[in-house]
Amino acid sequence: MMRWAVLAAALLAVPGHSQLASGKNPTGADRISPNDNRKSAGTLAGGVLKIRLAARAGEWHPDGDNDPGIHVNAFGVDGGALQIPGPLIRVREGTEIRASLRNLLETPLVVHGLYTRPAKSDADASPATIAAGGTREITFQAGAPGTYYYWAAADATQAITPRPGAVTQLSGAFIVDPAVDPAHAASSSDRVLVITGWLNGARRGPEQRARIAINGQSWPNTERLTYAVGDVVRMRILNLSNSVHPMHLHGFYFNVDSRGTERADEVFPAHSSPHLVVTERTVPGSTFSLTWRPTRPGNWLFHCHDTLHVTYSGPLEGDARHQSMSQMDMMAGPVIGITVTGKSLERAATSAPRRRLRLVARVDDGGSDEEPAFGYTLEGAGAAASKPYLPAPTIVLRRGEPVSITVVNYLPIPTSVHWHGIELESYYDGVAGFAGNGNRLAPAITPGGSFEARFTPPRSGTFIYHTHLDDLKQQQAGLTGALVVVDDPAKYDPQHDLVMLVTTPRRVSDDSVVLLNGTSAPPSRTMHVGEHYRLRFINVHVSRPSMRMRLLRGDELVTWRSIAKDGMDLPGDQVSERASAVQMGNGETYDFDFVPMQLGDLHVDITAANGTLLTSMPIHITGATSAGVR
Ligand SMILES: [Cu+2]
Repeated sequence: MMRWAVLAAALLAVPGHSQLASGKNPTGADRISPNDNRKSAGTLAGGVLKIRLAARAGEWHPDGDNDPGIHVNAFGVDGGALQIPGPLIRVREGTEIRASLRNLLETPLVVHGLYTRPAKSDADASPATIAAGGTREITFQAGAPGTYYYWAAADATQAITPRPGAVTQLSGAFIVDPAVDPAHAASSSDRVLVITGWLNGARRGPEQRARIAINGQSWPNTERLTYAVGDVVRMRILNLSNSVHPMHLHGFYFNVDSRGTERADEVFPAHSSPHLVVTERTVPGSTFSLTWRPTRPGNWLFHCHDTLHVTYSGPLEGDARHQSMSQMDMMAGPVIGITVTGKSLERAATSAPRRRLRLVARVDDGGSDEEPAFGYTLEGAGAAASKPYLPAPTIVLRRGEPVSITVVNYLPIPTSVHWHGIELESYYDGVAGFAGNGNRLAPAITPGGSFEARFTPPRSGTFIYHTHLDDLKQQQAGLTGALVVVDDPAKYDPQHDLVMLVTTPRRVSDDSVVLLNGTSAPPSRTMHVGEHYRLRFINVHVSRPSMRMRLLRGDELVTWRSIAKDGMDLPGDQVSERASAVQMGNGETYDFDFVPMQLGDLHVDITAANGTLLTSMPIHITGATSAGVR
């Protein structure tokens, strides 16, 4: 709760115009329905969609019907129930939309997004102002296929972020499907997921509350999606909230098919090289669409990897909900559960001998009850461990070699380990009480207990392991580490292969810095002119979804070659020399190849989105070694 108090204010701070619902509020407020975005609102005839929208105040129940609500403004079909997100407008290319908008609020409403796509100028995208009590008719052609949205604010100066509390939910999806749709993307399997957020007026302290929802519901009330092995899963993600959400899928890569904004959508051509990731960072007002094909059954999470955003921020006023120590209850917010049924399409693991490791979660020195210090030690890999247990040991695995990692819990509380980015059986995925199949669900690892995770990493790359139980507390305490898969561990050379693991200080009072490989003052590294260095950047901070990592000579960027994202090698046409800077969401990994060409001093700076320096690693470039170029 303490981190919410400090960080939510910084990340999400908006003027407090809203209130928690309470018995003091007018009773009988319209209950707002969650909108699953499966069906377009309005009536379609003769190539024209007619839709009548109205905006008015209501009571939103992101925690479910039995929990208290929040008084916000919302859109609904005029005469029908209010919805969060607002009614879906989904048409085929070539459709004309005739919208009637009625403003039943006591203040004017400025409505954005009801115009032909793409909008090439401000004039093309100009909003419509509707006086309190007024109605406006807007007619426009849908335009180019893509993922778009409409939204409203109280005045014309307001951007989609930050909008104050009461108007944050005045947002809806506008989808234009291709006129010809050979992939049947417009079928019901193409799901539209709108993320909205709300923060109460409290700036700090225990009164602060946040709710971040997908299609109007916060985990565990979000819709559970079900697919069969072999299905093609299609989703469109619209971030219409006030904050950045790095959306992470467990167990599988997904392909990013498009990236867009309110005004335009870049749909990647069908036969272009893939954009395969396990985490896609999405900023407020941006959209992306994705496809993936589950090839293994089980329960999988798709969630925001900003740990703060998926941590329950406390009950709404009057809430009697008891928060248990179960993982299902400890997460909240933008999290979707996906159940995949059927038999695995993947070949059974090889019969190669299974390598055995023990990963031990331990109490470290220097913690408190409120802010514990935890860490991992690794046995079976020849690494001696001593306090402090920071950074967590880098686990180096061989591609294609079956591994058994027994996680031993020496903590006073239950824990669980998620192997982030690894394609594995659901049961070993580390989400206690959720991962698994049917009735066989992965247990939390109780104090003194252990759990054997088995998998065979199918590809070389940069991955993460971290606790997935009581995430905010345990990750901050130190339970996050790098997982590196290589073709040949014997050739793994930490002198030339640098893990750059970015994590959270154990104390919130140290939040002006981040830890790079376990310290806010990373020691200097030496590199040799002409040799190749692989930099493996990992952002597994509990918040800070917009950090920038830069390799600098003085104030100047140098160049590096981007080679992998989230453990997946980039296709040849996406590998490129580029300026040595990358912005990273939590749960993302980026690999770069760097060859220093001249002597001197470089440094890796990690800065916050606003440019504040969070930590810096000096790098000293010396002449070539006698061994020469590796
Ligand atoms: Cu993760």
